Amino acid sequence: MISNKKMLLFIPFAASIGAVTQASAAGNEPGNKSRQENKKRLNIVYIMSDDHSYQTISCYDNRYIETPNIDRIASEGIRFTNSFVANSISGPSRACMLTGKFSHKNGMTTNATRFDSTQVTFPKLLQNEGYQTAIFGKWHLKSEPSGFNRWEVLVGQGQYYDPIFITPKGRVTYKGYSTNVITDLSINWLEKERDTTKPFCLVIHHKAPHRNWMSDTTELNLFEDVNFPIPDTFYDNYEGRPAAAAQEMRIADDKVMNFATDLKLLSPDIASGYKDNMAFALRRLDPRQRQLWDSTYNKIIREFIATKPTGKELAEWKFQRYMRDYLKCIRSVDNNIGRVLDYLKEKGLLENTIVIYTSDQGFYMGEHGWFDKRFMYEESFRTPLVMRMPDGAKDLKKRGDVPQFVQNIDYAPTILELAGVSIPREIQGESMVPLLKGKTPSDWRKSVYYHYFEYPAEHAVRRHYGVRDSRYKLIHFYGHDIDKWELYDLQTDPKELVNQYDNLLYTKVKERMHKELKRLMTKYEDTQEL
Ligand code: SGN
Ligand code: CA
Repeated sequence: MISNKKMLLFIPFAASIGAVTQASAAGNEPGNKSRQENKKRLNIVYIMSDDHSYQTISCYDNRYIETPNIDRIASEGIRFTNSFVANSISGPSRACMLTGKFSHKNGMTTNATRFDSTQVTFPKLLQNEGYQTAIFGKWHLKSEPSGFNRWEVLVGQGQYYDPIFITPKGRVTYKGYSTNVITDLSINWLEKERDTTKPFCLVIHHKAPHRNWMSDTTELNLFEDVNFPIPDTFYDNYEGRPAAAAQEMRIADDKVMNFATDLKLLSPDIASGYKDNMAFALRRLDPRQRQLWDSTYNKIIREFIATKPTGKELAEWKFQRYMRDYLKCIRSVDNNIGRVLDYLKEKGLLENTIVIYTSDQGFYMGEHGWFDKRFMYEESFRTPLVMRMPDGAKDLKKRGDVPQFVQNIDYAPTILELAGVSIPREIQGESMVPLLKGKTPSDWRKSVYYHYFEYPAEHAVRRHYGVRDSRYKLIHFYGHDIDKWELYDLQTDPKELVNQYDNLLYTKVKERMHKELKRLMTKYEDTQEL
């Protein structure tokens, strides 16, 4: 593979925009860069939401919502059209992003694991090289953040209203809506707290649009008169796919998508589990917010009681409610990304700052009848990824679409190379910097590996691993009560409805994909199933 990874010397990419090369080559001590030199080193703003599907970003898919600010990142930079995660679930995905390694290597295999924060992560390496590093928002790794000069992170999943943050000095509650609060903290750090003589890496991790999709009061009435198209796989019967049949993430299943928390129908007249959870979440709203909330949802509750939808009608009603609430959260995410971009522009920082937007994984917007993620099927295996290129970095000249396969283990080495920091050999991801320069290394990966571990657990998605190339996908569901292979032909069956594993016409493909899977498992040293 291309390999700055193999570089032992400090060979900064930032060479293209200034004096860094000479200074570094001349042997400046790490962490002791001159003021002038630091000005030239690229800044990084990494924004990640929780569960933001590419289907709900208009530069990827404009069926549901316009997201002008995320689109602006793409139109002033790059849209990755084949971006994947290594393990489609929050904590593990975040650990892959920080370490540049697959879950079996960084140890964070499930959300129940505690991240070993003594590991090498990209923020630590940046910090060692004199970067100012900060993170605000969701963390979800149980252990405290390390490698950040400044951090305030949500407790676990965090709250939508008046979120509680863990800080080095203890817990703090901020009044307001989480997406706004996280952005406020971030902009405040840029404006008032950071050391402006040093380059910076700011990590902004939104809680939104994670379940239970509670919007800001300013967005409550959005989309209320819109009916979204029902995905054509909404009534999937999961034939030939026992793991897909055994999940617990169907919108139509009232035990899974419940009336009180998910659909916000908190009423003595509507039976539901989790009423206490919703009552608790709503207690975080102040009287004014609560009044606005009730004026939206009381109407919906009244109509629901009056019409009492059942069967297919109820399933589709739930789908519409889910879409509306989720998209209201996206509206705030997009607005707040706009605030960050405007701030950077106003301060002249876009010249020398790369802005990255992604999600911790993809999400189902009713495809296969689902919400949530976890599966290696396209909607949750893929994740959105757009990058705004710094105006002053002439070498980073690529604009438009990058179709090469990239994965969230690539973020750490990419950011390190952008910062001119050498990439440790142990990192498994590849730096995307050549792609940002408009070059495609001839040995760029042609297939991606995946491994999901969290079972038994909520949503009952069985453990599985697999490989995807430009046309086919091979998956093995294993452990506990299952041992099942699946093979998809994404060209003839992009919605992954027909498992071709036992189809003799695919014998050759199957053999080839098995071989490729074995190759990747060996390469990444994930050998438990070999
Ligand atoms: C919570 C959600 C689940 C979700 C997990 C993991 N349930 O437990 O629906 O799959 O988080 O999400 S909830 O009723 O508590 O909202 S992750 O994005 O953090 O991995
Ligand atoms: Ca998530």
